Amino acid sequence: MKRTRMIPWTSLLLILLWPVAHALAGTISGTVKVNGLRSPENILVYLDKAPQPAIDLSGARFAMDQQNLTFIPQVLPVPVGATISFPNNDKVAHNVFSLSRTKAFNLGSYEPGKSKSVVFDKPGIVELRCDVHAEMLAYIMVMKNPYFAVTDEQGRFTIPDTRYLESHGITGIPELPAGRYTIKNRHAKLKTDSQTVEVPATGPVSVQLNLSRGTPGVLYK
Ligand SMILES: [Cu+2]
Repeated sequence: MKRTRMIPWTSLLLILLWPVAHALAGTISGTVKVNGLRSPENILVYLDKAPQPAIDLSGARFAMDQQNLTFIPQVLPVPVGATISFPNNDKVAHNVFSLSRTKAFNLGSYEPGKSKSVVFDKPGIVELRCDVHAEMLAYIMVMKNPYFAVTDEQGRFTIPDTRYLESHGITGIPELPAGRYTIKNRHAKLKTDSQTVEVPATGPVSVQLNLSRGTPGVLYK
């Protein structure tokens, strides 16, 4: 009697738990701890070599806003091929430009309420400046694959960051296949570190990156 009742319950448990474990497979979550930096936020964390699934950019929306003499966000990662708009939501005119090899451009001076856009067709870093306000600085990270994230104010991240991608109109990014990956970081004031992460066939994996101040390396070799 007892035995016949045990079997269905075990099966039910397996049926209930299997999708949970499966849904978390192929996701790397982690925390970044920094030495010598006020906050562990806005650090790009990414997989150097990873699958490059086709990304549907038809609904993608990315913007680098200008408000109160500041670029928002400070770090904007986008998949290669993405278009970014540069709306001026400030009270004064700005002149956004880049001298970076990844994408050099100069949008010229434009008034509040106006916007311009640029297509980012080559992977790499783009340093943004404003011709009028020397203190304005932000970074666009043009990424080879969708397996990247920017840390939150507590240094946390998840790869792939489906919430981030979906909030910018990109859906259908597959989980990471099981395997060994190299996770790297990029921040203007931190040394680039790399760590090997083994993504198992099932279940999530978590890592901790301990970073310190220094000169960063290149995004891609
Ligand atoms: Cu400006």
